[in-house]
Amino acid sequence: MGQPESRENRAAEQSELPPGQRLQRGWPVTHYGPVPKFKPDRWEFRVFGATADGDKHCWNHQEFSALPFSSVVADLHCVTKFSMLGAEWGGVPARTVLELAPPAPEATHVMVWAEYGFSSNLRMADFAADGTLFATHKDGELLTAEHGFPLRLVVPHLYAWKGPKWVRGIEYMTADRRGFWEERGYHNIGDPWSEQRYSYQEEPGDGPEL
Ligand SMILES: Nc1nc2c(c(=O)[nH]1)N[C@H]1C(S)=C(S)[C@@H](COP(=O)(O)O)O[C@H]1N2
Ligand SMILES: [Mo]
Repeated sequence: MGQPESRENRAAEQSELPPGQRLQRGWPVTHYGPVPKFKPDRWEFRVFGATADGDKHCWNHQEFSALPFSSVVADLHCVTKFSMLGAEWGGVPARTVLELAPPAPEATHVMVWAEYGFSSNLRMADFAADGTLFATHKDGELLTAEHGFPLRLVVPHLYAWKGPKWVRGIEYMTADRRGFWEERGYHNIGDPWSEQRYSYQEEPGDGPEL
């Protein structure tokens, strides 16, 4: 009673926070390095590595923007312990990319590449999961530059570092390799519900040798 009915309040009542996380009001900006400038005529989304036909696939910005659009409601959990709940993300499902530029049968992992060489590795099943989405929009509006415009990955069931901002492509891999934060002490898998925060918590089989 008397509490404003904000989206965050409703989200907080409806969702449960993963262990060790606290609710963040608003949407902070968290990343390593500078915010890249978007150059529409130079931008392309590349699919390379172990593709089914052995070729690279490229979409320019106009082509990528014309791919089927869908949305997903998902929470964002930062490993530094804040969570943002109930955002509606709009964009292109990772599944669509898998269908249009399929991996070879031997591909087991995906490296997601972003501007300035930032990367994050995912198991194929995490990449192909229902909610995984290349987002262009949040809550009906285009992403802002600092939140990843023109494209960021959202992997609802993993910590947010698994979702690079300023994505430029994916690499299908036939063996696992660590991405940027996974090489620097974060967990190779990153499930927030089992608090897979740091690489020292990894069990045999969770990731390649450090
Ligand atoms: N390119 C890039 N993407 C990134 C990161 C980064 O350092 N570089 N940090 C990740 C981390 S740790 C978090 S918590 C989220 C934060 O997203 P936000 O700034 O939109 O809240 O972006 C993720 N994506
Ligand atoms: Mo984070």
